[in-house]
Parts: sequence; C-alpha cells; structure tokens
Amino acid sequence: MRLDVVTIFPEYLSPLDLSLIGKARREGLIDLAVHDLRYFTHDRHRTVDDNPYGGGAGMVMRPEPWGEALAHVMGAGEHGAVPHLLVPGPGGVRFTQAMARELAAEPWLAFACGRYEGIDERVVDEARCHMPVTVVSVGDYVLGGGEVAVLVMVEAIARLVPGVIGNADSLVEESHEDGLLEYPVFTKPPQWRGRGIPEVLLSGHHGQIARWRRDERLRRTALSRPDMIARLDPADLDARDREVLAEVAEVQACGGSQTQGTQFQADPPAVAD
Ligand code: JFH
Repeated sequence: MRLDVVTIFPEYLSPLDLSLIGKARREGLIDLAVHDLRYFTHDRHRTVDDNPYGGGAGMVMRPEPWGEALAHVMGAGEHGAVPHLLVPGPGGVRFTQAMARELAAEPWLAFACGRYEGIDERVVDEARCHMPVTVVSVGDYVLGGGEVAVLVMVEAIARLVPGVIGNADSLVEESHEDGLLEYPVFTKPPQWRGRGIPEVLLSGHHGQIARWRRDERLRRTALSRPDMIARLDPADLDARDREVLAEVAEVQACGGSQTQGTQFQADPPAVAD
C-alpha cells in the first residue's frame, strides 16, 4: 500500500517510523512518503496562509501550495492511477473501524493535513475533479490540525494490511469489528497485589471461557456504550445474551453502587432509524 501525507509539520508524522508501521515500511508492505507543503511555495517567506474572506478570527490555508502539492503526489502514480484523498476535518464523516477496513484494501491513499482554521474550500472542490476525496473526522472534538488525525487513521488502517500483523487471528474478535467492546485480558503472575484471575480462565474449558468472554463483552458494552447495544441485531442474541443484558439493566435501574459514569456518562442509545 502506498501512503502520501502532505503537511507543514513533517516531523509530526515521525511516530510512523516506529513499531508496527516502521517494521511494515522496512519490509516493503507500506510505502509511506511525507511531503512538506512549504516546499510548494515560491515566496521568500514560504507563505501558506492568509486572512479569511468574510472576516473572522484565525487564518486559512491558501489554495496554491495545495494545488501544486497534490499535483506532485498524483504525478508519482502509474499511468491513470490516482490516490483516494482523505482530508481530516471536524466536519467530516466519522472515521470508523469499517472505514479502516475498506481503506486497508485500497492500493493508494493520500492525506492532506490542514492547520489554522482549515484549507481554502476550493482545494477539496478541485481535487474531487481528479480523484475520490473524503473529508473525515476522527471524533467529535477540535484538534489543532490534521496531523494527529492522520496518525490515528494510518495506525488503524496499516495494521489491517495483510502481513503487517503476524498473527491475523488477533484481528477476528476485536472491538468494533462485530459491534461489541473487548473482553478483559490477564497474564502472569496468577496473584498480584492480592488480586487473582477469573477462575474460568484457569479451567481449560474452552466453551465456558468463550461464554464468559462474551458475557463480559456484553456487560462492558451495555455499561460504556448503550448506543452500540441499541444497534445490535436481536437475531444475533441468544437466550444467555439477553439474560446478561437484563442483569446489567436491572443493576443500573436499582442504582447499584456506581463504578462507571460518575464523571462522564455514557452516550444515550441512538434512536433507531
Ligand atoms: C483542524 C480547526 C476548524 C472551526 C471555520 C469556522 C469554524 C479549528 C485543520 C479533526 C477532528 C480535526 C481537525 C482536522 C484538521 C484541521 C483546526 C478546524 C475550526 C473553522 C477550528 C485545522 C482540525 N476530528 N477534529 N479536529 N483544524 N472553525
């Protein structure tokens, strides 16, 4: 997979030299290039921003360096090939695990990192005439620029590229792949600061272990993410699943000692459409 990132802060992307992604790059599974937007300016001050038309606080990124930078990225492709351009922004469509899966199957992604109050809107309009473009949000909060959003997306996408994670089995029962949060995990020592391990995990009963893990996933999802419970297909729930969810609902209704959500409440369930 080929990845291009355009930014005024190339060093912000240096974590991509490390760990899983760094190894995948050295092994040739991921070909990642970071481009400095200021390289595509021509004035002595290497200007990339200016005041917003219509007034208001802050600066906006001028379109000309972006036009040249994206032409440079596109020019590196095989004849006729274009990248899928991803533009981080707080107003974009939500980046999800499902989107990460789809993007991991594409041969070429490019990322445009804005700063200040964002990029002149004509850059995205013009880019849409040459390549698929998606404005994406990694969450409902405002970052200082697109770089950290790109780190989030590249990390989520790269680990789904075949060969990047040695043991592909570790991807099957993952949070957000099947609509439930993850089960808790434990390792040695068997006793630590007076705390043991759930006995079932030491039992060797694979069926009971799988059932316990599903119970925990259901409980945790109901407590932290009732919106995800509301989106489950009832046909995917067995009798035991319904029993576990009923137990959680009962504890919550009777005001059982609060261990979750005392500072931050879980989002209410989404209204089904
Ligand atoms: C980014 C920034 C927008 C809001 C004009 C009127 C209101 C500050 C580039 C992604 C997620 C981002 C993100 C991504 C790229 C950029 C800062 C944007 C506004 C604009 C203020 C600049 C933020 N998921 N959150 N944030 N900013 N203004």
